[in-house]
Amino acid sequence: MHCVELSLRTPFESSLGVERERKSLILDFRSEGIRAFSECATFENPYYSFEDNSTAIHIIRDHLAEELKKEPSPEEFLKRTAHIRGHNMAKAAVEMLLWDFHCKLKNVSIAEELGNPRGHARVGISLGFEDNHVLLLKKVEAAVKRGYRRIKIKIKRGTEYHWIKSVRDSYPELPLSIDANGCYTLKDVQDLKRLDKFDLLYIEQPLEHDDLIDHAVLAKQISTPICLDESISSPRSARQAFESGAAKIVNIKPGRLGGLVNSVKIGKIAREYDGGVWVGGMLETGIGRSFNVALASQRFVGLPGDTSPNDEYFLRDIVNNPFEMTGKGTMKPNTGPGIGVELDDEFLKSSTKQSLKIF
Ligand code: OSB
Ligand code: MG
Repeated sequence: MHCVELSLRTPFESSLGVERERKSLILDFRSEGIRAFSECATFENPYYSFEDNSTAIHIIRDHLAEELKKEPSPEEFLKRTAHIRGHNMAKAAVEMLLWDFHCKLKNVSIAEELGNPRGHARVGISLGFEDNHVLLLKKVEAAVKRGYRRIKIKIKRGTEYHWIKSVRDSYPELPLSIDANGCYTLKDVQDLKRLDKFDLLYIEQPLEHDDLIDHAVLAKQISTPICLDESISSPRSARQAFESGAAKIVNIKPGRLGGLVNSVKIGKIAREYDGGVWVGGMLETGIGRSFNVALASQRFVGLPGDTSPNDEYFLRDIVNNPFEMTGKGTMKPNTGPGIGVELDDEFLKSSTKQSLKIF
């Protein structure tokens, strides 16, 4: 496990706080002549989720590594670790490592192995919060020029109305969404109602990170559709969210869901409910991103998600074949084998603060 630290071009701010650099855990597994990789979605801090890099190191080393050694299929791995509660990001890191490993053994790409690739992902971008709305408009302008199919802006309680209004006034037709990362409560319904007129595609995670019931209540009071991110931790909570009316759309992040197997299950559940899904991101390096893009290229993912190319966020990435936008707001998944990443070994080494031998 390599603990890497990559510099962000600019701080990434949301209602959760400010990220100034990305400290990521990269798993590097060698067996049967194959080298497989994955990335854990955790951050240094437990702000987005209760998991952080330290809890993930502990869970992977002390509770998951024994199972990994046996090289089970991803499905089998999830079954064998089902008795470990929570810690989905730690599980997802190992689950995705197994996807890469087994796909490399079979010499297929992850996008193919997932079963229903469209050949490309539809790409949107997540723009961090900006204090200055001239700067926000500049960022939006650059994103529009780059051809993103949807632009999402992070909002904070209190300034949302004027910020969204200024973007909407300049771009009346822009496919626009906002992400609150849980900064509202039901007491803020009036403020959220005022956003209805901006014709947003959806509002992402308006209420508490683990809530479903209040979201179902809110959904009846605003016309902007609700998309859930943090609240969806499993196929079961996705089903409950659609069933209760808490969400019309779900953000699938393999890290938050224990990996790709559960992500695909949620895609199927969404279809049963006529709900939307898109693939989110956790500011991953090119390694984590490659799993997201493979997933986002599956046919059941109808909406553009947060898989913008990494040059948006990082000065330099640890892969030599970073994703690029092709055509009008689309991106091709790697063709493999596995995640199809060409590692920049030298930069990986120089970005690594510490390497831990797990076994
Ligand atoms: O809420 O979607 C989120 C980044 C870190 C933590 C949470 C979120 C995000 C993003 C970034 O919005 C999306 C990306 O990685 O491109
Ligand atoms: Mg979100």
